[in-house]
Amino acid sequence: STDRTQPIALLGVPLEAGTGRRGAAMGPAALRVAGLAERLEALGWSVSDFGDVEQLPAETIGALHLPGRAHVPEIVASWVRPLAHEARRLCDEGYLPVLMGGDHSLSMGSLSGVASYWHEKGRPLYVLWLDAHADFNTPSISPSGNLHGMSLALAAGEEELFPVMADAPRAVVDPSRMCVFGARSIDPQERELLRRRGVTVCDMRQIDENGVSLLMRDFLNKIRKENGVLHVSLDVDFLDPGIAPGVGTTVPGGATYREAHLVMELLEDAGVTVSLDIVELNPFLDERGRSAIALAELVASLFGQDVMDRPTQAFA
Ligand code: 4U7
Ligand code: MN
Ligand code: MN
Ligand code: MN
Repeated sequence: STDRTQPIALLGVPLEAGTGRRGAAMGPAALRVAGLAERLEALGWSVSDFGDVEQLPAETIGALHLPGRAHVPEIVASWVRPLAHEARRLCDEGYLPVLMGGDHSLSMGSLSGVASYWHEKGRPLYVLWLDAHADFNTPSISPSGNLHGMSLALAAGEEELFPVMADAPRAVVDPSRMCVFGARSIDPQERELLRRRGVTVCDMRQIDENGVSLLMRDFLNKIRKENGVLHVSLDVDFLDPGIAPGVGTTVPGGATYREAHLVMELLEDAGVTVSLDIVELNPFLDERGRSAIALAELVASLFGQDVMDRPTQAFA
């Protein structure tokens, strides 16, 4: 299914300004310690780790004026603008980009760069947002002002957020091609906006009632019918806090270990994934690396690890 001749590029984004809490900047380091690159190499992939993206100096950003509430958009911009360029460049060079966060505002950069590439190629880009939240707030409706709760809205073309990206490579993703999966905490005005824009939301109740498989198959079939490609954005809080406590925003009732792996396995079968974000890991809040390891295992499932070829000796 997935084409293993395409090289994978790892890129760290030690950004935590999009969240109210510190610690997510250590995420890329923890994912490296959890053996992300080694696991993918063991599956036959060629993996290049390009280190961490370089932050722009503050003076090249200046002051950004967004309406409503938005905390430190200048600092977020100093990471996501260069990230958009890097994500675009990695696509141009034939890599499958895997962005290691960092908080979820990094997707403003990754999705901008990736969407600009696929827009030029004329292939419809879909987004699978694995998250307890929808991250579809805008500065004028956000209850917190934290930009990690607004990144999917920017990708969908909410203009209030455009100053963050300025003239970085960017293309709007059609909201009808977005699927938020695993949601269980959405703000009232955010819900309204999701409805108006036509984003598909598979909340935890729908997952309980229908199971992962049915819901995912519908979405993946749509992608295949349109000859589309898929960007996957994996927020640690998609998982139940019992299996992944290393995250700032724990919400009870998340995906189980098997539900999350099944999502990854179905994605692997479909072979449509062209880029991936791994976000919101906060190693400062983790327990003995459990969450980092759980994430690395999930990413391995996405790239072809399955029960029948699982190594007998666990990594880490
Ligand atoms: B994450 C929130 F109000 N919706 O906007 C907000 F509940 O990347 C949370 O998914 C956003 O972890 C969570 O601040 C952002 C809040
Ligand atoms: Mn998120
Ligand atoms: Mn979340
Ligand atoms: Mn698995």
